[in-house]
Amino acid sequence: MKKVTGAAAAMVLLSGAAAFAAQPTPWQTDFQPAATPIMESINWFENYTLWFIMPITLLVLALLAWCIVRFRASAHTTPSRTSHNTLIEVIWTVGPVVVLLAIAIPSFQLLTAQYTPPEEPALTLKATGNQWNWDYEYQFDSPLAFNSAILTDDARAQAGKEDRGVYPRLLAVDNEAVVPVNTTVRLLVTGSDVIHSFAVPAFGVKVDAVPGRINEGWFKATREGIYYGQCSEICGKDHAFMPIAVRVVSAEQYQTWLAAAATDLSGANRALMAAIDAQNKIASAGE
Ligand SMILES: [Cu+2]
Repeated sequence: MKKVTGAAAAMVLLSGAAAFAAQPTPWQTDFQPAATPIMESINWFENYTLWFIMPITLLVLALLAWCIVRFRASAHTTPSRTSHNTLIEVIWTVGPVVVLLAIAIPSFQLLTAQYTPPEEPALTLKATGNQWNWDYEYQFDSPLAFNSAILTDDARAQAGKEDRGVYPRLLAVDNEAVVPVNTTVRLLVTGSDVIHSFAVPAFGVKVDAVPGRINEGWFKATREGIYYGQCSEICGKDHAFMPIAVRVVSAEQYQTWLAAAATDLSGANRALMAAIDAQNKIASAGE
């Protein structure tokens, strides 16, 4: 009986962890799980290009091996003096052109989609990179703005973020950007001092933060959870210590948070964390 309870508890823990899966894991070789349609397209495109890369690599390897063995000096004492072969020259010109077209067309389509929101975004979030933290601004008539910096180990207890599975060291922040699920968010990115880059792998988003210039992107997160990224443009001494954390929540949770955050950000964050904890408990009890 005890074993069964233990196993059930482990299942709950695992499923609880799975809800927050979008962060790096030890020995990870693949992308983080996709949380937006764009990242799903990037995953598809990666697998698609592998279908070209693998056969080409194997073909070149086989040709090299064959030439090395078949035409070695001891076995092939009188080399051919052939200098042209029209057929083979046409093949090795047309073949790569066809391969490049087959890669370029979906690649350009994906690139276009990454900069073209499918609908008018319901929310505009501006991220400003600073040495070495981020400012977020929710652009409404009366904008909500706050700073988001790395969560230090001694601030964990105070912030109620002691679970290192959910709030990993070097990725967790004091104030996450909060966005509603299934909502197209326009992302404006700039820098205040040097060039930074706003990157969230699970969203398939990476936008350079250039001082004096505003770059635009978008994302539509389709799964609730907390998603981590990092500054991806080397920007000085603490480049590695300016993580990005985006919390994707239900529309109601977002509205409640937004209303409270205008006057009391840390109170709003705490209330949101409590609401999410309660929701996860109900979800894991129901499994
Ligand atoms: Cu940076």
